[in-house]
Order: sequence, then structure tokens, then C-alpha cells
Amino acid sequence: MKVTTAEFVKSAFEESQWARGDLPEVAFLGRSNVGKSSLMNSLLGVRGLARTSRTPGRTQAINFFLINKSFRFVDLPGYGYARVSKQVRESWGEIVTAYLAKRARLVLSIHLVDSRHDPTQSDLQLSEWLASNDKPRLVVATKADKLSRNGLQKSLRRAREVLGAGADEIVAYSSVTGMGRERVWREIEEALAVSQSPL
Ligand SMILES: Nc1nc2c(ncn2[C@@H]2O[C@H](COP(=O)(O)OP(=O)(O)OP(=O)(O)O)[C@@H](O)[C@H]2O)c(=O)[nH]1
Ligand SMILES: [Mg+2]
Repeated sequence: MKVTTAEFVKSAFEESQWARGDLPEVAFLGRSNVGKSSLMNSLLGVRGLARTSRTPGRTQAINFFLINKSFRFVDLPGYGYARVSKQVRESWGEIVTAYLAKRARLVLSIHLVDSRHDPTQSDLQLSEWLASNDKPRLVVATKADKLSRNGLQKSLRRAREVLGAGADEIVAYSSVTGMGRERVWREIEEALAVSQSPL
């Protein structure tokens, strides 16, 4: 995919603010600090378009980005940050499941897990929710540059076991080295193509 334009559209704090217009969307989901913003910036080749932070749990909004004037990247709030209140945790679930359930043109959910750790309970919940609601998904294991080649293989095996993902459903990614970039774009392109083909 050649990215010619990438624009921040808006941050939505409630449903009435979600981006309008009938465009396909690719959602980015995962626990807070897992590397969602970094992945988006790395895919788009733009530094700092999606804000990256060292203070996790800040972003409680849904952020919409318009790519090549033809589809959107959607940055969903991160889950599982221990220091947020119970109230914030519950609203997280509501915001995200409302978005996933209601968006008719959600063509792909990219679920990020940290390659250095076993998937968490929340990762498992999200994964099961996506599967039982028939949402096309791709699991991306982030921060792959922080592991040895062996460590990475082990971690991918483990994530597949826990999440019940097929062998080709988990992509190791590094937003530092660009590992996995081509592969993730290919999956996005395929999902967009499927959404455009007549039924
Ligand atoms: N080494 C390495 N560091 C990464 C990678 N991806 C993200 N990071 C770092 O991890 C931290 C969190 O990254 P973000 O992209 O802000 O994570 P996020 O999921 O958007 O976080 P929230 O929006 O706060 O939930 C930052 O310090 C990044 O520089 C990666 O592939 N490799
Ligand atoms: Mg972020």
C-alpha cells in the first residue's frame, strides 16, 4: 500500500461523535501501552501522527484517521491499565464493544499483544468476543525487537495456544525495525478488497 495521505480526523468521546461517511475501517485494539499508536505510525510511515506515550491509559477516546481519503484507521482505547478506576474500566468495555458491534464497515480488527508477555485475561476476552461475533481479526505481537529469535518463536507459540489462533494469524511486529510491516499491510489490503467486492 502506498500511503499518500494520512490525516487525523477526530477524537470521539461518545457515539454521536464517531466519524461519519461510509468508509471501511480497520480497528486497532489491545492493552494500554502495547504499542497501538506506534504500530499505526509505523504502518503509515509518519512519526507522531497517532500520539505515542510513555504514560499508559491516557487515551480514553476513539481516534479516527483517514488514509488515502478512502479508508480509516481507528485507534481504540487501551484496556487493562491497573491504575484506572473500576468505573473507567467498565466504560472501556462499553465503548469498545459498542464500536465493534455497531460499525457496519469494520473490515478488520487488529488485536495487539505484547510479545514479551503471555496474553492477559483481557486479551483472551477480547479474542473470544471477536471470534464469537465473527469479526475478521489479525493478532499482532508487538515489540518483537526486544526478544531473541528463539524467545520470539516461543512467545508466538504461546500466544497461539492461549488465544486459539491459527499459525498464520499472528504476525510478529516491531515498530522500531519495521519487522512485520509488509505482512500487516497485505492483510489490511486483503480485508479492504473483500469489503469492496460485490456480494
Ligand atoms: N522497542 C519497541 N518499543 C515499542 C514498540 N512499539 C511501541 N513501543 C514503545 O512502547 C511504548 C508505548 O507505545 P504506544 O504506541 O504509545 O502504545 P499504545 O498502545 O498506543 O498506548 P496507549 O495509547 O497509552 O494505550 C512507547 O514507549 C513506545 O516507544 C516496538 O515495536 N519496539
Ligand atoms: Mg496510543
